[in-house]
Amino acid sequence: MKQTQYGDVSVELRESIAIVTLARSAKRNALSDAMMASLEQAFSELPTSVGAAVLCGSGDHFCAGLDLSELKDRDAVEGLHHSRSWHRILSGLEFGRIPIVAALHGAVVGGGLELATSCHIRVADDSAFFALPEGSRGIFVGGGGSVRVPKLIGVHRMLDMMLTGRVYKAAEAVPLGFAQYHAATGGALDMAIELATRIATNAPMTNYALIHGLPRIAEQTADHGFFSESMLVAIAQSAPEAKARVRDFLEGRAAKVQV
Ligand code: 1HE
Repeated sequence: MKQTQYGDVSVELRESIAIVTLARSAKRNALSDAMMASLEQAFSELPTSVGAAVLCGSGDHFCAGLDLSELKDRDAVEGLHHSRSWHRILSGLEFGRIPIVAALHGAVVGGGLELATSCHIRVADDSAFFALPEGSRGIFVGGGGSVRVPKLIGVHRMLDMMLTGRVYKAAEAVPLGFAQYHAATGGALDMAIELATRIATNAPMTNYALIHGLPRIAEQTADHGFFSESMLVAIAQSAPEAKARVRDFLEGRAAKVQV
């Protein structure tokens, strides 16, 4: 186990996975500019031996969103560049080298929800709640939320959240699409670690093809999507590791699909 600190972001390496923690609980893990830079650096410096990551928050909440204390000094042009920096950093997570599992508890709000939706798998424990208070703070989402959130829950649910301040609770997270998994209170991190450990056993090229290919193919026409799919399957199956894994199955050494 190796622990590295990047400002208010800590990284623990546990064999094939990394646990990245937002470590600013006194401010409910509100994302300052420095913290966003730390997050970007932490992920970019993960060693290639890491095959999947968990992203979680310290204290009682996952993340309270943008650090509102830094908002007051920005003019329009600075606001534009600030939003674009979030896009760069969160797209770097979504389209990075490895899958990321977000362990969600407490507040997953504003930019915290934008951060969670840039991860690939979300586990919400019973304490988690989801909100977009930007509507009532006189602002707008700026970290990619208008693109990523509707893909999970639909445009009209997001509209409702921003217009009325509606808060969704953990029990609704999986049925509505905020998360793929639900855990008991305090159980999100363990479940996320288990999932990330499982994901890290996949062939790296398959994981890469999935996180880069699937979201892009979903936005292509069927004809373009079929072609992209063929390119990805051809590359993935040509890797020596893929051939070895298929051989392992055919010779009875690999795990079967379990019900
Ligand atoms: C903060 C922030 C923050 C807490 N920026 N300082 N996000 C929001 O509008 C959410 C704002 N936060 C909250 O609604 C609540 O803080 C929570 C529901 C998350 C947690 O409540 P609670 O009672 O546990 O904590 P608290 O007492 O409200 O906050 C503890 C401290 O954290 C307090 O500071 P203190 O110095 O008085 O102790 C809070 O001021 C501080 N804090 N949240 C700065 N967000 C790229 S665009 C993205 C757009 C957005 O994300 S807008 C922000 C949306």
